[in-house]
Amino acid sequence: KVKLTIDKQTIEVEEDSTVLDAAKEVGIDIPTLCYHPDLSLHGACRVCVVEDEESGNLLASCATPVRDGMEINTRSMKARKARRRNVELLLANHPNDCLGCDRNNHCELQDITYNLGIKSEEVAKFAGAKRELELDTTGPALKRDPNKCILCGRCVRICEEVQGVSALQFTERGFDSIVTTAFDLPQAEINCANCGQCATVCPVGAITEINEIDKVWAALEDDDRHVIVQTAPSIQATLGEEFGMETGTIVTGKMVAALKRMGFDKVFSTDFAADLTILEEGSEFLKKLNGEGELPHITSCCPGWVKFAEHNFPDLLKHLSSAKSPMQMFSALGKTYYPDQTGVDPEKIYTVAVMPCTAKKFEKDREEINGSDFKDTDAVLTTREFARMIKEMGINFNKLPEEDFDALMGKSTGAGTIFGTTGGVAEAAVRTVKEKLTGEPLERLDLGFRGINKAEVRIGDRLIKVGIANGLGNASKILEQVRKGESDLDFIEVMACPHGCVGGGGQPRPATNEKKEKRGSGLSNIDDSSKIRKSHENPQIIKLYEEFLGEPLGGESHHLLHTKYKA
Ligand code: HC1
Ligand code: SF4
Repeated sequence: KVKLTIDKQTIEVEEDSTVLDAAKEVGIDIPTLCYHPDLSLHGACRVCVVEDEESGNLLASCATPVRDGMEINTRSMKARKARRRNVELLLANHPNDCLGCDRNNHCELQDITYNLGIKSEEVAKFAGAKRELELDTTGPALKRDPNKCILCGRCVRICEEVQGVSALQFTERGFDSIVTTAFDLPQAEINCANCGQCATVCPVGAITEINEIDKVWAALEDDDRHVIVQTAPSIQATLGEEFGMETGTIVTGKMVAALKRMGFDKVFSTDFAADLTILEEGSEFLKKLNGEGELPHITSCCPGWVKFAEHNFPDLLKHLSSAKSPMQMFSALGKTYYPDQTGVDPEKIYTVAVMPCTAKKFEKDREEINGSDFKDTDAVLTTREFARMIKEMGINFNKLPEEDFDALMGKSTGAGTIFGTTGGVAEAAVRTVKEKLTGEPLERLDLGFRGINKAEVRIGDRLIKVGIANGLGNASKILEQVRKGESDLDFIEVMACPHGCVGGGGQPRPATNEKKEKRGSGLSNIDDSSKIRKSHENPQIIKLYEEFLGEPLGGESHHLLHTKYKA
């Protein structure tokens, strides 16, 4: 342990702590910008400077290790002035369009500017040449505004360190320094997985999702349209954060009530389609266990992961489930089964998906994804876009009553709900497969919150080995083993984002690992308290097969619910 004094408070902390960590322990919040608890140190913005009382030097607290006997002053005029000066310099080269920015009110630079007491006239003193760089809006899911970039490098680091993609980089120096794509190619042409992790760590409005809000307003306004919406499993555990609720608060009923007030004709649940995915994918896995097809079986419901696999593991695509993601299964049924059962003209149906994910915007536009005679998914909104629409409508979210999803495609089991957190898809699949094969229920798999994890399940006389990876860097580690023939796994669940969909690129910001665990626990709690916890017992799924699809992997299912990948 190391003993030091911060703002006259003496504390003992672990030897490997930084001054920033130590300050946090005694309740002192030093402002930071380039620092992120889940990423490597960058130490460039110098917004976190503090004064060393002994030498009078200013130290970047995020990059300074604690030392015995150190005396730190985080509040001295010298430290505060230096922080202000460093932020003023950033503002001097930053566009002044806060009011129209996607991040207005949710911007770390805005918060710091306010908290440091910076005045407009002080910023004006530094006004000089501002960058006038082109926006990149070519991507299917994300857009970049390099003029807003403050060069904190968080996006570059998460893409390289956590995702192992390295699609972003710094180029040039000094005033000309910018973050750009590899080889400065347009977003649409790079190896980007569209996972949106860069957007979740960006402190400003430099990387954001391609906004589809206006499209959805237009559909809702159009009397000729019959607009149905599905909400992904994780939204019910994360949306509340946008309205000031405790992380992990479950808001299913209020979420449904909000969608009904916004004018959607029917409000359905992606969790229902997650149960359907389990029946299709579970049947596929069963076939592979019986020697028809190659093990390990690898999940394919995450579109960021699918794109990454297409770029980096084309040789292993044959292991991926051909089952579409729950979102796409839902939409295909939304334009076939739903009109079949209700008599609504399928041509008038407009399908909206509320997703925690930016890659879902890309997935919906894949050419080979449609199963109906129309475009299956018309619009994808992230959790953040959805929250903005609720605010725009003047709906007081916190005061809404709890309402229920509509019938036909609104019911789900605990298994469908845990899709939204890492390990959930694997657990849901094994629950159904084990029971179908042996008639015995599964005890917990407990694959937990780790980035890579494994578990074994006895199914009859066979020991099934299940693995999970979340974060594309972790996925690469597991897939490399499969490629080299060194993996003994039978079933692998991959999610592109750390912690799975609860950590998705479209979720409320900022999101630390700690927050993502709380969101995941929220979903597990729903599962624990669900009356029906196995996908094959979902009564609406049973009805769907009886009245429309026939059987899992049958002709109709194959046509509507399965897809192909591009090597
Ligand atoms: Fe997900 Fe999925 S769980 S991919 O993480 O399989 O996005 O939440 O909707 O499609 O169900 C996301 C979440 C989501 C799909 C399901
Ligand atoms: Fe990298 Fe994901 Fe951002 Fe693409 S979306 S640049 S893969 S972090």
